[in-house]
Amino acid sequence: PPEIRREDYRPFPWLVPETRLEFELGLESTRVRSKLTVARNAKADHSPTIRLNGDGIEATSVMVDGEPAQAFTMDGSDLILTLPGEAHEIAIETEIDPSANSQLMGLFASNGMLCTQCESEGFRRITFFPDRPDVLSVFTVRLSGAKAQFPILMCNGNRVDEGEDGDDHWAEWHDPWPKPSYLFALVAGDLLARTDSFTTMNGREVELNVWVREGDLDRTEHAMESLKRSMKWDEETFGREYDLDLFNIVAVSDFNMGAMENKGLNVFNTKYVLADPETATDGDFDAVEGVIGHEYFHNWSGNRITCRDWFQLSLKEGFTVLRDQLFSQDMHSEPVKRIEDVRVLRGVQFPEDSGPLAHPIRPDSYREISNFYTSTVYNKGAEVIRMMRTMAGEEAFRKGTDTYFDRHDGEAATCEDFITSIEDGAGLDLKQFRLWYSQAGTPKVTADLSHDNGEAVLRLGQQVPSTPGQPNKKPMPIPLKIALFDRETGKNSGEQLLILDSDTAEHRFAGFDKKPVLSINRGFSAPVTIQRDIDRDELLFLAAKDDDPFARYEAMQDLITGHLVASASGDLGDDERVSARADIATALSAVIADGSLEDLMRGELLLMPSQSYIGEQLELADPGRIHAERESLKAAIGTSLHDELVQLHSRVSDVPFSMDAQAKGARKVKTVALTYLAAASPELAETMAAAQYDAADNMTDRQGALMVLTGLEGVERTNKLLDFYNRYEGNALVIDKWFALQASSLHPNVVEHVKALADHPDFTLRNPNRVRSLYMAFAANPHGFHIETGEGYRMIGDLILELDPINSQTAARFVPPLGRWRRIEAGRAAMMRDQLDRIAAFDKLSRDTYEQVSRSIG
Ligand code: DPP
Ligand code: ZN
Repeated sequence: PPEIRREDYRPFPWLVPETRLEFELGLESTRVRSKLTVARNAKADHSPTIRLNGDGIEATSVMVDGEPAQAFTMDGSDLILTLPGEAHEIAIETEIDPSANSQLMGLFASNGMLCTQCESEGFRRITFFPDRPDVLSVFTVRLSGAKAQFPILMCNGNRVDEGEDGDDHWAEWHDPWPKPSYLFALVAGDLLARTDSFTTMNGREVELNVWVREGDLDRTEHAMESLKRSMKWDEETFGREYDLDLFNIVAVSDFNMGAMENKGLNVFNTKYVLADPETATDGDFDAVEGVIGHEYFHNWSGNRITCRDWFQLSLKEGFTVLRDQLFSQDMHSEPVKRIEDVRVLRGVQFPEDSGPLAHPIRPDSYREISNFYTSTVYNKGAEVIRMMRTMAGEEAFRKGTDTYFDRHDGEAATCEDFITSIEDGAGLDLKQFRLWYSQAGTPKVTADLSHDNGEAVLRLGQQVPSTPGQPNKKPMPIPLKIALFDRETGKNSGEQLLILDSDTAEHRFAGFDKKPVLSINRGFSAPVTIQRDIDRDELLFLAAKDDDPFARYEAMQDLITGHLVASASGDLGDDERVSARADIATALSAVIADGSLEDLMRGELLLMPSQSYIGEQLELADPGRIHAERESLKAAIGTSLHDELVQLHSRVSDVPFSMDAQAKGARKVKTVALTYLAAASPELAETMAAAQYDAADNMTDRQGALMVLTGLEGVERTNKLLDFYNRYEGNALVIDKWFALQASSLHPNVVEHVKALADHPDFTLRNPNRVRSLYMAFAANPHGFHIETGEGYRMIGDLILELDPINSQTAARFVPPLGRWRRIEAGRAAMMRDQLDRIAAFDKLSRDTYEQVSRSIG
């Protein structure tokens, strides 16, 4: 497959002011008639031909200006027409089989309904079209089909007409806003809606619907409330108002992504719509709200202003992730949300940035764009824009985004357009800052504080590591929030923002008669790793006293990570181990006892850093060893804090269920306490977890208890797994949890369990949620995936080969875990590499998997 390069971008030679589509819908056969009006694009180089992209479709008729087209040729799957004049009308017919579409791109069938997914290049699987985001067209669509099978017919925009025709019926939809083909959507099926309304800031009455299958309606309240909150928040925070009379959300159970922001007709994975306390955890509730917000916010950052080309994906995704993060921060606890977001960044994006698939947030080339819907484009993209906000301040940043929305409304824009708008509107100079868009790799910042003659002296350094294709890097502006603490008083002298924009820098702070304690990258002001010269006493001080909640969390994490990195590298004596563990236990004990902390925050402070985060700190990680050290530390903590943990569990068990922060916090620490006890006293933990399971009146407690039990060997494991299955049989999202809990468990036989689950009658490779619930959970379980026999790697290798022909987008997502081989000890690395070689040798790989595997072998 060819490499597509950003620098090769050329505007499309034709405009498509109007598109008319007619669908005769059927699950096995859908006929599509398109009519495009096209006119020469005066802003592009003239071309006598027009390229209409296609993928796996055939034209049964091609007409130009009402006559059968004389001159058309195929170039691969694209259709090329010669157009002599200034303006023409093109009419094309295709016929497709949605039921055969297992890739879930284009038009596909799911549970008897029909729906679409067109981003990035799915529209070309429906009809021939200039399927690129810079071709904007006004769509009018007529849908027709059997009334009984498809009682509901929906498309983008507003319904303008409808009628009946015997057993069939039809509806015509018109979207007044010009849009690229990737935002096209249609849905046809037997659906029910929760309906509500929202009045916008200028008094526009908007009808809101959340469409689901019968039986799911009573789990849509949270989605609807989240939607209304999103609409209000975007008006208040970014001045953005909704622009149609109707907003529809449809939940489908077979979906590659989380959700899709199609204009006026968002299509969602059921996972991000359905929630009630009995079946969804607190985390699920938050995720529903976050994704509903995310897709809604795209109406401005994505739809009103879209991307010129797919290299600009972060223009809409990075910005929209930042917007959804700020929304969730405002709805709940700001520091806890910040910690959660940083955990995702470190858990997924940092490994990506230090591995063979590293790429800048604005990539320079790709073979398959689906592979670039990455944590780098999304999460690092959000961090980069957040840094602009930090440097500008909230008010000036808002002026920058206002400038962006005013200036580029209705356009297909670039990241450069965004940066320039922020520069002009917010009054920032972002010349050097643009490097964040072009350089991959997580910068390493060193921070060394000393004391000299009444002054604190902070020496900073930065280094951006080399990444594939980018051996040499330039220093970037890194905004670092810092504070200096007096050990005795526990006070700091005020937070400051330093911008480190050179390789090294020195800052002097007067008025210190002894060396203060450095708190740095407060609030995680920059997406970098910090190597600070700090001793354990200072970390203990910050873990107990830092007034920035993120920095306090960070001190706690550093304390534990530092110890585990040293012990997993083997350079730790017995005495050191004992004293480090004692310090960690002391710090955790203080967190348990701290009456000023909310339980939600307490839960964060008590969490162990993940195994993958610890592995990231090592040049070569030995996953077996890290796992053993981490479990052994958990056991040591569970032993030395036994009474405190039991008391903590008992205190929070008395908090009655509600969705407020206090009750959510109680549920969070409840399960965290159990995880430590499980490592130290498995029998006691088994009894406590079984009791928590039985007493549970919500999924958070029930899932937490079952999570702990799946890692233990006792009889309650079997009992409760069986109970859980019987209780929720037929509820796909909860059965996904049942698979995922077993696949991510600490149980010694996890590999055998996963193998057996793959043969379970409820398992299928055709449903992406189910595939991810078993195999993504397993690939993210270091103890199973990295089992020393190499069996875990082989299972993922087998899965990729089997899934690739069915759903290549989902299959390719399993390559990155194997691609980490360069950072893993030699024995396992060779086995991981073997799997990549075995996949690469297969001659019928999809473009998705081919690209990921070849880059990973490198
Ligand atoms: N639906 C995906 C998202 O919102 C892709 N646009 O991120
Ligand atoms: Zn998005």
